[in-house]
Amino acid sequence: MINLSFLQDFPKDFNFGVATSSYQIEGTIYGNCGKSIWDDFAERKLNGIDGKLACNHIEYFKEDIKLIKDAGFKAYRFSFAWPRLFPDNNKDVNLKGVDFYKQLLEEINNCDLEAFPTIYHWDLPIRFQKIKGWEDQETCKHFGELSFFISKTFGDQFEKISTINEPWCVSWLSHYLGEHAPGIKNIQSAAKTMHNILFAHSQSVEALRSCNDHQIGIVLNNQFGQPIDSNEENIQATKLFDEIHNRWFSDAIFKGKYPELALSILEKYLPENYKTQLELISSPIDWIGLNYYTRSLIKYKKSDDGVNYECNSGTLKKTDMGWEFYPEGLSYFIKRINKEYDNNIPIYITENGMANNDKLSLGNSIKDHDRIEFFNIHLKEVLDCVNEKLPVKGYFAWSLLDNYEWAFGYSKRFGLVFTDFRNFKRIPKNSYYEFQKYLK
Ligand code: GCO
Repeated sequence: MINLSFLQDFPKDFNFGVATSSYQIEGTIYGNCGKSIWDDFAERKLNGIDGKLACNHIEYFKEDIKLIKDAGFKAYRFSFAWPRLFPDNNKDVNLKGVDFYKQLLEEINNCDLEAFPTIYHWDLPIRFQKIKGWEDQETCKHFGELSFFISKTFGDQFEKISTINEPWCVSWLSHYLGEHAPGIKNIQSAAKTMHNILFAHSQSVEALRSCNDHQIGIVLNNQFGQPIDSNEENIQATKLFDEIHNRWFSDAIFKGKYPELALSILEKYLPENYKTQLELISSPIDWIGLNYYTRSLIKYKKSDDGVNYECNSGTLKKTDMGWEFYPEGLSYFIKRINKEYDNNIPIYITENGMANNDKLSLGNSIKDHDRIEFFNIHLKEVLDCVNEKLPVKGYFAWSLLDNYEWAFGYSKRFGLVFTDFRNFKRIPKNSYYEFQKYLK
């Protein structure tokens, strides 16, 4: 029987938690939240399937925090919604928004959980898209101001904070592949945002440091790339994939430079002073978050813009997203951060989990056996790293609840807890009980 009994072999101070994000769970119709680029994108591209209601976490947050606590988790990673704090402009704060996050943090702390807030998890206020959103460094400056506000207003309620969730998704996925808001598809926008989102991070770090002595991190999503075969052109293509997806961000943060191949394609679109800005971007952080889901098989494919590769999926067991189970990639990236970038920095696995086609069965039980297997094989990789004395300090399952899975709407279920979207009922799945059995 596949189970999670080995959770007990982790060190006592290892931090197990769950993660969520604002737009995916809160519900924007509650509490005077303003509009974000996701509302606009959902209207234009997703037949209006948006985060208006989501999981109605705004009204159910106490129940949600209790679920986290009752499973035996010790930490909760969530994000602040910028349009909830500043719905209309950059000056007038929404007191209902402030009040909500104060109460949320209070509840987290009262339950003896550690709060891991993220400042930005993709819900950019729509007003910024009029000045081209992350393509304009004005947005980055405002992000610095938001960070200062958050630190000043809520700073005594947490110790660790991360600036940005998955800069690759904010830039490449949203401005080159066009799969996420704002749904742009061009190399110039992509290159600009690849740099600007890191510049935004630097503005945030500077603001946070000026305000408090928090431990500051950033959350990167790394995806394992493997050449589809041993042909030299596929090996080169994989190198480019790895640079665009992964190394662009870690090289900038830890080394203050961009990797060669990717730079040879993108440099012409970057601002003239990008090298000076890289100095700011690489100012030291205190921990790094790693989100990990899967691998891709990479094949050479000619493209006019120089992005000469395509991603394919292999024949391993797959999740409901069509993503292969490939746990080896998780330990690979833990080791890579430690060996190639910074051998002291504490590493937190800030997301890992799978979508499964969960169905409510009689008696309200949800037998998500595949999810237990997914956690089993990935957590074993993490435990091996811990045993090798690598500084991995925590692991957050994605996600607490089935929620708004971006371009897939409500059709993909990542939760440890099932959400009945008709009435917001929460029903723990077997994977939830499996964690509970060994964490409690
Ligand atoms: C992520 C995202 C989550 C997604 C998850 C599954 O940071 O990629 O934080 O919002 O829901 O990754 O796609």
